[in-house]
Amino acid sequence: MIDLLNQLAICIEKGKINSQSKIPADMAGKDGVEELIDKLLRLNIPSKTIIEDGLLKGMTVVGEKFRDGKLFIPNVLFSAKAMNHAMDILKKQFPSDQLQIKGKVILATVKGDLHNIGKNLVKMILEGNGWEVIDLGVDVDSEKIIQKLKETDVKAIGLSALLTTTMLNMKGIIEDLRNNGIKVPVAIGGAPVSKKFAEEINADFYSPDPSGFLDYLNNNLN
Ligand code: B12
Repeated sequence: MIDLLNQLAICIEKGKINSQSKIPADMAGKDGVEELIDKLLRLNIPSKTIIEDGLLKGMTVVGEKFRDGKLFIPNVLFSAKAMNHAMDILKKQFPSDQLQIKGKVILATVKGDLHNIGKNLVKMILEGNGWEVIDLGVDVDSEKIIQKLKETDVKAIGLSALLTTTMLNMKGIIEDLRNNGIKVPVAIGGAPVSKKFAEEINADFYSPDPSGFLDYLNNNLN
């Protein structure tokens, strides 16, 4: 099992989707994300283990190599594609349509920021645990959020940012919401943000991972 998880991490790093994928050339014909996840699920390995010990492990290596100039944007895009594909497969393990909906949550990556893998992971975990997610996508400003809040009843908003520049836009979004009299709680997340930063910008909650946010929703807003 550990070997399969390690192979999965390598497939994320290399952006290898399935055995037919031509990328990377040196892995032609070998198992990709699709085959490895299928094998892991047949062994009854929980999705959480597949995500944490396979997918995220691979993405961590991508992050380190990108930081050190050993991987470049095109490589990272292949990894991101493989990661999002893997999450699409695992999503089917969470039969959200059979659960009673606990409430709606808006998720968005803030203005100027195009990173969506973390947000998509949060979405998958929330949906799999009975929350309906309104995914506003990436590069989202306060206007778009306020418009959505006018149309539908939402229990919480989750904002994601991956850049030290764009995390500052979270502050503006929270200010705009409060200035418009909107009291819906705002949670923030993403690699560069912290509990301290959340306090500084008057966010209601910070979690380094989706499960912390899920606990917050289940315990406070259910
Ligand atoms: C993949 C990636 C990209 C891909 C994104 C593809 C996509 N579809 O998302 C591409 C190639 C497009 C990209 C582009 C850029 N990137 Co980039 N990227 C990354 C990389 C390698 C991985 C990010 C990732 O997906 N991690 C995996 C996910 C699962 O982790 P996560 O997002 O942190 O999410 C977890 C938690 O934080 C939490 N979470 C996330 N959101 C939320 C929200 C809530 C509410 C909650 C509760 C929790 C939560 O849950 C998740 C699971 O635990 C990081 C490196 C890194 N170490 O993070 C660099 C990184 C973020 N990128 C970086 C940079 C510089 C850029 C570019 C500016 C590069 C350039 N020169 O153009 C552009 C910016 C584009 C833009 N405007 O956004 C820097 C940022 C540096 C900084 N200090 O700001 C990093 C850190 C790389 C580095 N070390 O230099 N990037």
